[in-house]
Amino acid sequence: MVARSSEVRPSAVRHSASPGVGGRRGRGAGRLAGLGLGGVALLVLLTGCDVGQTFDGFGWPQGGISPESKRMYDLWIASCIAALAVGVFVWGLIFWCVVRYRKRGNALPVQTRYNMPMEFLYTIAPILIVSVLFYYTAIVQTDVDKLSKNPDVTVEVVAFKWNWQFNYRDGQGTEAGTTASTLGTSEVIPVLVLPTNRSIRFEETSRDVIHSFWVPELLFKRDVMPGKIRNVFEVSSLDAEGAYVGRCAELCGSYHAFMNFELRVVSPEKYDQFLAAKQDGKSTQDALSAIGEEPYATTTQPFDTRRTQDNFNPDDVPARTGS
Ligand SMILES: [Cu+2]
Repeated sequence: MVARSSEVRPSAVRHSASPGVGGRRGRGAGRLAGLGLGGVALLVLLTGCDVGQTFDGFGWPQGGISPESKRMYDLWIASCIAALAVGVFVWGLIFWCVVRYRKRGNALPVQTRYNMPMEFLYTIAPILIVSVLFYYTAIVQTDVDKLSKNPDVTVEVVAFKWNWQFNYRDGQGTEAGTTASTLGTSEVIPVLVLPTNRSIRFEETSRDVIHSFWVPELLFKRDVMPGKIRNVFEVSSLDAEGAYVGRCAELCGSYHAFMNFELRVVSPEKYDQFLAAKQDGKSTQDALSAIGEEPYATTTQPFDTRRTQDNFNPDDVPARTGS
């Protein structure tokens, strides 16, 4: 006959009251596991290695170029380490129980129902873990979504089927004026030139359907909505000069995959010269050449759209002139 689980057999009580060979062996295994974990932790700390980089970012893209992207990356790495710590603890308990309480006869082990400290622990611990994760997520999210009153640069991102226009603005909101503009065409990838070490505000609007502005190195994308909704976000700085491909990340129609652009991050001095050249009436390509930059996008190239001349390209716009 099978005993009810609430019954406590005398043999089980005796077993737990006087630890025998199995108990000593269990303690030995626990010590070994602890030593192993401690060794790994020491190795990581003493070698000073970047935990995220060592484990390939735990699946999160690396190489962010804005402080916001680094904060999101750090949150992910910290969350993964916390999850791993909990996982290792739980796996350890499972394996310990499997070994320590493996079947040795028909006697049931000590039953621990209504063990208040244990029930309290596994009710409170998950709530605490979720609260801490929520707290740090809210902090980072608020930080990433934060808008300043007077950003150094404001650029209006205009998406349309199927390309981009970037307007450099003299203020914020729809009332502000455009001081210079870059328009992408089927032949020329639009290059968005922005400076390092300055805060940048992106104001998005779409001429037709929902698109999404995405530069992978910002580790960030935001939908570009048509109509009155003007999505706005900021980066407090761009920290690395270079060319970065940008994409539309919202399936917006037949030529969605062709909506590439390039973000070109240059020094603030070069940026000022570029803007002045644009305001003098130069094309984006001429203005880029004037500051010693590659005139055309280097990270992506125009796709063969297979569109006919009279469908999309008016006769008066010569190929590869840019704007
Ligand atoms: Cu799109």
